[in-house]
Amino acid sequence: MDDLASLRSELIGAAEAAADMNAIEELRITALGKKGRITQMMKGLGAMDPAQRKDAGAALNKLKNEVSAVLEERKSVLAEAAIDAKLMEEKVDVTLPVRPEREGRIHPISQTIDEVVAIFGEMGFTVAEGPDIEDDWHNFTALNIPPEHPARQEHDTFYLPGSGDNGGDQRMVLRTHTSPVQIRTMQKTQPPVRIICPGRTYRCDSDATHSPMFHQVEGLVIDKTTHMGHLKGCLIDFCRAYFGVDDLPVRFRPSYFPFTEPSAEVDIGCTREGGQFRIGHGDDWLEILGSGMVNPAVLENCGIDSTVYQGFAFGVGLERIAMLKYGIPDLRTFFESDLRWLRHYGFKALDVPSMVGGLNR
Ligand code: 2U9
Repeated sequence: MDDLASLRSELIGAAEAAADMNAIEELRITALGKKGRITQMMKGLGAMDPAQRKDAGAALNKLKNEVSAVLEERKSVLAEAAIDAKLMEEKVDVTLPVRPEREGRIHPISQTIDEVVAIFGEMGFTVAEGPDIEDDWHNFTALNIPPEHPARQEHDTFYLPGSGDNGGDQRMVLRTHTSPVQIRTMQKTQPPVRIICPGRTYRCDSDATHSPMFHQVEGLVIDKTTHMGHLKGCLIDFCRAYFGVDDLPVRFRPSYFPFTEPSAEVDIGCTREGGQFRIGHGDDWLEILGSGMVNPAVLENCGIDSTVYQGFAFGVGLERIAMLKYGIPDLRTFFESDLRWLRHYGFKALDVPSMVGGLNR
């Protein structure tokens, strides 16, 4: 046993002092390898009488476990020190200018999402996200769009094969709008709700003004006293902040959506005089948003008492408002991954989007 105690202090002392990974590995082989010192002593157990073997066996096992543990501990200390040393050595100065030929660009859709988030963020909205693949219930039924409703055809839905081909709430779809994110938020949390939901949406449609994948931002506000005046104030402020025109004319035109009642489309003032298109004052209007007071049936579908709560919602197509603000003529170019296009229309990574930012490139 004296032998064991001195072997223990020798091995553990050596393990704790091991200078590098090679020293640890050498020590492991010396102590625990096939011909290692502890292994050899274990082989000697067979020659002992049973009582002696029991005590010596237990002591050797304990020593083996202790030495392994100290070796492992030392290994992780050394590994961490190696990473620290490497990090110190590879320090990057992020304030150095980027070499122009290597500089990447932020895609106009990312920039537009950041700008919209900054504007609604100032108004107290938070961002909510959800899955691109949805079930029929969250994408349609919960939004008061029943199975035979024409909106289902209008949306040109991509259905996923094999997920209940004969219809039903479980059938899976690529979401046709980001509205299911609001549905999921209302199911999870009681009001007040104040969220915006930016993200990809999908409709089976492709031409100069439609892409099978496009982006939307939708918003939802629910509280006890939320009314149409809040909807109007919020969306007027948004239009003026986004287009950077303080007195931009904004009008609300009655419309119809199954998920809102009443519903309104939002137009901004513009001019097309002399073949030149300009946002701002003028004699013409341009539609940019859809909106409305949330249909009480939708609130009830999500477990919210529509006799206590009410709210408004809106939706906007991001490619459309990006094209208008930045003069991008063709929708399809957004998704062509053409680097020359991105160098022209993209944004510098360090230009942080703000409430009013975006136009100074
Ligand atoms: C819930 C309740 C109501 C979201 C809304 C619109 C009107 C709308 C279009 C704008 C351009 C889609 O990308 S687009 O084609 N959207 O007109 N969206 S109200 O209403 C909701 C959403 C969620 C729970």
